[in-house]
Amino acid sequence: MITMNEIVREGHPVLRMKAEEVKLPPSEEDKEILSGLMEYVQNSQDPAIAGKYQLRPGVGLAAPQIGIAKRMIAVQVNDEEGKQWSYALYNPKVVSHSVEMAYLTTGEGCLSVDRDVPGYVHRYARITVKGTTLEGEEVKLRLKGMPAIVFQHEIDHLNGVMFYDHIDHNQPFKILDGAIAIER
Ligand code: K3U
Ligand code: NI
Repeated sequence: MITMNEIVREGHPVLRMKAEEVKLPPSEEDKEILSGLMEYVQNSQDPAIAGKYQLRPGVGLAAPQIGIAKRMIAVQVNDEEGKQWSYALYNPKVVSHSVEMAYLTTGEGCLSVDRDVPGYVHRYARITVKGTTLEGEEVKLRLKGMPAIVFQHEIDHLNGVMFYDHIDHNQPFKILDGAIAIER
């Protein structure tokens, strides 16, 4: 079981690497890695388990965050209508995106970052993501709102990008023209 001890923190070189594609069908080892990522996310959202193992709650986790430079992510997050988006994906890819941008009014956090980084992170408002599930099914997800933000944050981890790379250091709370505010 993954705990906060396995999660690497900023400064670790793996967080700045471009992760390798996973060869499909996945090996048993890769299946265990991806199920472990989803298990962490789900455990961290269960107050009893999170309390017992001191897990910091998260809505997503990417393999580089446990020191593995391979393209795997897990996301579990609700959208504004209360629908749950729960996906563990191999080789997730943003295949198209809106011109329109969006940002979380609370800013973003990261399980690999033990500090608050104030500022808005502008991301595409709508994206289409393709990937392969744990069960081997190829999926195409059309996302907006919080799920779109979380998938972009996690896919960034596969490309060595941290959320604060997107913050304008001179004007961290400057809003890009026309960007949509997302409350959570
Ligand atoms: O944002 C967090 C959260 C936790 C529980 C409920 C609601 C929100 C915690 S930080 C988080 O989940 C990161 C996880 C990371 F770093 F491992 F990828 C993902 C994330 C946070 C904020 C915006 C987008 C993605
Ligand atoms: Ni993160």
